[in-house]
Amino acid sequence: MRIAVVCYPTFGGSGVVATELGIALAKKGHDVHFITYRQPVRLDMLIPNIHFHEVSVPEYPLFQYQPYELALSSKLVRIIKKFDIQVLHVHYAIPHAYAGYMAQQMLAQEGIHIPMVTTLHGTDITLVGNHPQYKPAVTFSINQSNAVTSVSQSLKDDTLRLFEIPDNKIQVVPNFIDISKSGDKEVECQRHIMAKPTERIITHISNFRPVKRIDDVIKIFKGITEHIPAKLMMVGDGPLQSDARKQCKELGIKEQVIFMGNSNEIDKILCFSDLFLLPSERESFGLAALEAMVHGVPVISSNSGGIPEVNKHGFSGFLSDVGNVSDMVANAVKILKEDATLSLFKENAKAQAAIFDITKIVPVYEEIYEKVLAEVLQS
Ligand code: GMT
Repeated sequence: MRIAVVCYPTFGGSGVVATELGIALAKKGHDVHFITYRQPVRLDMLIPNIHFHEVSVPEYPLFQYQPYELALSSKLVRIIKKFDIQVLHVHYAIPHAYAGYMAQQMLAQEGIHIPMVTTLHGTDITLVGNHPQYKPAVTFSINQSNAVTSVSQSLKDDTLRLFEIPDNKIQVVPNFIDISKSGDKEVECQRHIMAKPTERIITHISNFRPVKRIDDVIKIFKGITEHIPAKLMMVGDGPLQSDARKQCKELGIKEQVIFMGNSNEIDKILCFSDLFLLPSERESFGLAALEAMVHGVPVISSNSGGIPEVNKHGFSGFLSDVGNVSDMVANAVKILKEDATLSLFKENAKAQAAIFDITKIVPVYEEIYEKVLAEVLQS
């Protein structure tokens, strides 16, 4: 099949899911064309059947805001025609589903009918999409999609609660992970560089936005260090990074916290991690937690949104109410205190991650593509 993929190319989870799915499809022999404003961070261009087309938005002094949707929909039209694309898959509704719909309409004028699959990821529904300034356009473009998927049951429920969308329109297709990559012999586990043998290594990975409750991450870590010697790896970048650094200084834990910035070597970091923290206000799925679990890293998380679908309380980690830092500290200490308990949770985390193995999910997307393609060809 020839598939066009639209996504955000940044370190966010939706871009990672889109990229990993595209790569998996390409490895299965599909021709996959990524169309976005920059090469997605995890996209390996050396894989056969992978193509990347950059959307550039010409600047003009009249524009206060550059019309990205216009450039994207025009680019989609060109690429879909040039490569005879059969299915368009857009990740993150805003503005991708809207631009995709416009491309579909332009192509229909020329007798080209291409189905569009929209995958909802989280903040496109719960935070941004729900804003009154966007809501009518988001509702419209979701409803116009030939198929809509959401990355968790919780996100589907949120979408149905917040938008006028029929119940049967959304199929839950959970995010996934390639379990064959965990325990990769090529990944060097350089634990000794990061911490002393007596210290536990705790990790947080995110885009450092308010929804991630970065201050709670630091408070939980501080609480843990009152019981157990530990180091905290803060991976990623975003608006709250400098506040986080300040907080560490104020709490007197500056030396124990390492800010690593955005990284393409998550597997190397997770390989020496003992615990992952994800105390988010809201999380449609929590891909970062799943990535940790596949490397055998148990998770201390909040119980919001789709996280309980991923992290199992008392098995792969523990869940607490949003903001309940003391409970999260107590649970973290429970896991970290004894080597035997930690080993058990590490094994459990791996076992839980295996439920989301990529080999189970990619065929579900292929089925969806085939279905929408058949429907469009019949109409
Ligand atoms: O806001 C973010 O965390 C980024 C966002 C994205 O689009 O990259 O993440 C969302 O999609 C991920 C992949 O499906 C999910 O794992 C995250 O839980 C979700 N974030 C939120 O719902 C806050």
